[in-house]
Amino acid sequence: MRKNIVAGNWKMNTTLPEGIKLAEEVNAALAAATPKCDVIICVPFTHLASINNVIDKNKLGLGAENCADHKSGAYTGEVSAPMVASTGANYVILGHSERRQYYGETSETLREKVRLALDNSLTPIFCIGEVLEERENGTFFDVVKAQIEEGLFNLSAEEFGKIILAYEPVWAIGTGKTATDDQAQEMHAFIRKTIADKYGCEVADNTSILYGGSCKPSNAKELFAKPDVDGGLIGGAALQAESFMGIVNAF
Ligand code: 3PY
Repeated sequence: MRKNIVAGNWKMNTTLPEGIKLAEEVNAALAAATPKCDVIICVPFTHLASINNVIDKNKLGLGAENCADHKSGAYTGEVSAPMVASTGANYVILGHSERRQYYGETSETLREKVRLALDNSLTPIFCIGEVLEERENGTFFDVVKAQIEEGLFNLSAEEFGKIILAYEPVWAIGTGKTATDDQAQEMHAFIRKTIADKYGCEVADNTSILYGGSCKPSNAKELFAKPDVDGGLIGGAALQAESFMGIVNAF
């Protein structure tokens, strides 16, 4: 079912005590608010179980930022989808551009991760987006379409209905540059059409498509006002309860 969602992506930030404090602050702010969107925090693996114990899961969802492409076994240092689920988390970010860029994640490994996430009742927040060169040379629609087709179109319509998408133009991540609300809308409408062409209009209309990339309290309202932008995946601004809540309250 299509929902408005604001999800924080803490990336590799905060020690465990700092992370618990931040989660408690967001939790307290939400207890006193009536948000018009679902709110989720995606946090480092090390923090999941502890944060799960201090938040009200009826008001604040919890997710990981990645999971392994294997269920278990001799994969030193990896954290599997069943392990993530056993902490109490319900979501997992998959295919963030930082993982595609720095850790060589391919559509093939992402398909495995999506399958394992779904098998373990984790909702994937699946990231797609073009780099600056692709924006400038005009191939950005093709790039994003290929990422969706290769990463997700092996799923049945029922399975696809469980996915949250996040469009994050890579040139807007950590750069302070944001896609304009019109650029975001243009891409989100294209993504929805791509889904409709494969799975039909009902599935496409029910898919939540978040915008990510330097989304902050000052630009969230304009972005979220666009008909195909269903919320945001928030980086830096999710690291302080006040700015994160500023974005939540943009709905
Ligand atoms: C950002 O806003 O920088 C992000 O990468 C969110 O995932």
